[in-house]
Amino acid sequence: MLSTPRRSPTMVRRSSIWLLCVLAQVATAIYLPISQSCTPDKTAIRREWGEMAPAERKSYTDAVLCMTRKPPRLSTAEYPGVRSRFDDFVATHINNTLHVHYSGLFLPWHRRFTWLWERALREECGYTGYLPYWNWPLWTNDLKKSPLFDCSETSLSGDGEYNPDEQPISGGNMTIPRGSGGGCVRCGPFKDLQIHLGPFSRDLTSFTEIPSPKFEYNPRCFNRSLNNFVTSHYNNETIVSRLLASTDIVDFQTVMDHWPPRPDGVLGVHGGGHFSLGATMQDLFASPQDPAFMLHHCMIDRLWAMWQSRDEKNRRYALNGTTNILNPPWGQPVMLNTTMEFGVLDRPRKVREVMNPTGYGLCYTYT
Ligand SMILES: [Cu+2]
Repeated sequence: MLSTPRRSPTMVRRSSIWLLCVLAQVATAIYLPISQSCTPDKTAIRREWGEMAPAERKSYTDAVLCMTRKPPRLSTAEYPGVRSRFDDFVATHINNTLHVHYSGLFLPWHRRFTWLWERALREECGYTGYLPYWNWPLWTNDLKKSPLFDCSETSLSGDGEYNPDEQPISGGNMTIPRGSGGGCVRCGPFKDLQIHLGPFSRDLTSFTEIPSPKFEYNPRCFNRSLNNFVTSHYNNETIVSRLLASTDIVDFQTVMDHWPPRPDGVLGVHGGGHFSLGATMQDLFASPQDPAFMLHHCMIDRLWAMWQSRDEKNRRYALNGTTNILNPPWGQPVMLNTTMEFGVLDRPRKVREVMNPTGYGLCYTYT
C-alpha cells in the first residue's frame, strides 16, 4: 500500500495561507459587485430643472459657483487659461472635442463627462442633489420666461445684454436669425461669472489639431443670446418624439445632430440647444463655460437612456461611428472596448463602462 508522503509543518502552513488568500479573493470578487450593484433604492433620480424646489435649484447653482472658486488640478503652466476646478472640465472638453462630437464617441463620452461633473459637485462642493436636465420642449415658446433662464435667483441666469454686433447665421440651406442678447449676462446667479478659455472659431479648419487659442488665458464676461427661433424650430416636442422613435443608432444619431434628419439638415436637438443660448454656448470647444451646458447634455443623455431601455436587446450596446469628428474614412470604428480619455477628471474608461446608466459604478435614472 502506498503511503501518502508526509508534509512538513512549513508546507502545511504555506498551503493554508495560500488557501486563505484564494478564499479572500473569491469573497471579494463576490462581495464587491454585490455591494456596488445598483439597486432601485440606491438609484439616483435626475430631475427636470422646473421640477426641483427653488432651494434645490439654488443649491445647484451654489455648487457650480463653488467649482469656479476651487483651484484647478490641471497645471496653469501647461494650461494658462485654466484657473479653477470648473475650468478643468472646460479644458478636458476642449482637449477631447475633435474626438467626441459628430462621432461614435459623442453619446458615451458625454455620459461619463456629465456624470463626473455631478460627482465633483457632490464630493467637492457639498451638493446633495443630482444633475438636473433641461427639458427643451417644455420651454420652447419663451426661454426668458422659463425657470431656467428667467434670470431669477433660482435660475441659471438669463439673456445677455443686447449686443448690436451679433449677426444672423447663414449655414447650409437656411438662415438662423440672431438671438435677443449677445452681450454679458448681468443678472441671476452667474451675473459675475468670468470665463477664461476660447473663443474658438466655428469653422473647423483642422480635424486633427486643437485650433488656436488652444488653452490661452482670455478672461471675459460670460455671454448669452437667447434664441426662441432656434429652440422652437429644433428642440420642439415633434423632434424629440421623432428622436425617440428612431429605428436604430444611425437614425438616432442623425436626428440628434441634423434636422431635417438628413446629413444636410442644419441643427439637430443637440446643436439646437447650443444655438438656443448662443454666444458662449455656441462654441463647439469651450461651451461647457455656460453653466447650462451640463443640463443640456443631461437631457441628451436622458433621451439616449430612454431610447436604449425601450429595446434592450438591440439598443443597449448599439454603437456607430468612429473616434474622430465627422467620422472621416480613416477614423477607427468605436467598439465597446474603445478607450475614452478624461484627463485629470478620471482614469481612461472603456465605452462598455458607460453603455448602461445602472452599470459599472453608474447608478442613476431620470424622471
Ligand atoms: Cu461636447
